[in-house]
Amino acid sequence: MKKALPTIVLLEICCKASSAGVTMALVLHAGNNNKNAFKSLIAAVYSGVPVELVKNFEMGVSNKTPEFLKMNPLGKVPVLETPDGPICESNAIARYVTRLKSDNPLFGSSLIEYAHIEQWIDFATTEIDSNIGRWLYPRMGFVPYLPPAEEAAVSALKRALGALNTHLASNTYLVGHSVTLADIIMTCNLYLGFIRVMTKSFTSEFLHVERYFWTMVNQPNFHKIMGEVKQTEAVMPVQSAKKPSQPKEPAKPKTKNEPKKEAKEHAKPKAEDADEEEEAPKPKPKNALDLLPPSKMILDEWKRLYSNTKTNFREVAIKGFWDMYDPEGYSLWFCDYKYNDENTVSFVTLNKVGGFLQRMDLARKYAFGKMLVIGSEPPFKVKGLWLFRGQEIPQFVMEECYDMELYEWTKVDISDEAQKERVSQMIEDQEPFEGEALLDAKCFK
Ligand SMILES: N[C@@H](CCC(=O)N[C@@H](CS)C(=O)NCC(=O)O)C(=O)O
Repeated sequence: MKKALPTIVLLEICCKASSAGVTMALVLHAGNNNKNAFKSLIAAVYSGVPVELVKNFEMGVSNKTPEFLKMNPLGKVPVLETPDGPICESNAIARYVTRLKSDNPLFGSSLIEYAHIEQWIDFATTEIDSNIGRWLYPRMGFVPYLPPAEEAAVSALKRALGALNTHLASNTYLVGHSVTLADIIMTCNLYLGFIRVMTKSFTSEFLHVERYFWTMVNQPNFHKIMGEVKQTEAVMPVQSAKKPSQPKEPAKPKTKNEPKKEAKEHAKPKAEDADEEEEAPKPKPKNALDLLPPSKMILDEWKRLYSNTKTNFREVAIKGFWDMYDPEGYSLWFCDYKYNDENTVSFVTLNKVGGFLQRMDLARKYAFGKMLVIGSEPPFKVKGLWLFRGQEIPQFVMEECYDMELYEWTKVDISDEAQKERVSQMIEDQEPFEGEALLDAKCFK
């Protein structure tokens, strides 16, 4: 019987008493992929302070309830619940968590080190985070996209990265000789830039910043929270619906010290950066899969049946699937994650799978998938089932979705009843699955 599975986003920090004497985990309200929440989660791991992400957080829903608005009237995350009341603002939360450990080396070992840590926290916030936001958020459609405003943001960001790069040319860490809270906040603020807009061609001008960022995200305590970090290959395209046309005149005159030409290079992404809207519309090339002989299986009909079946799943949806399935027009594939022993943190594993499904968006017309996160304790196993149009995994999926190579792919032999039954069980989220509980089951449809 198909059932909704809880999304467990529990941070697996040791819940024993920390040096600060905190025995109950502090609850952090945020989604499990929020770079602002990462700040205090990473600080917590370094400090041995138990912090737990609230369960089943849903952005736009959980943070708009009356109970949440009592904690933060702005309705923004993250918010940390403490025995003495809530705290909002991610830097303040990270400072609080850090202070829970007395003489915490994350705050340095002298007054001047502490001052420099605060200096770099402010720099990370006002010079790095705000300029990445001014570049990225209009592209994400959160605010209107205006090319001159983007140009100014990129220019200011490059100025800040230049200063940071100079500092890092002779310093491994921002302050002193080990990780401090400044490094945690700086890295979290750079994170969104690296994964969304700052391509390799952009960052290669700041070699020391690159070296610093990769060193930080690969520190075990960062990795535990952030998981695998991958630099974007293209500047995130402007979300078309909300992009107004480019004004003929700049909105305001440029200030004297903004380097114009350099900013422009990045403000106007190159062809591979896929800012389609600035080019004349081209006819869309047909996908090779559209040229296959027609199939009797209508993928959308199957997806509808899957979504609409609430009871008797086996008898209705699974039976319906096999009645509809066209082995000439479609193929079924099992996938098995190659690096299961790295899946030691539940929410990082769930994020990984969630990211994979997002990146599969390009195949929505041609695929259906189920991904199971298996086990009640780490390391979790990730296994999936995919239905693809055609007899092979589509080439464009192999080329454009880098997650594909992280899995072993095996074509299902439907003449083998055991394999067919496994397909049914995966579609159905059968639990136990192969003798184990399911942490989560995600569907791509
Ligand atoms: N300065 C705040 C920024 C918080 C913030 O903007 N949070 C976003 C998510 S990262 C949010 O909750 N947005 C929801 C909204 O604006 O309603 C911090 O560092 O905590």
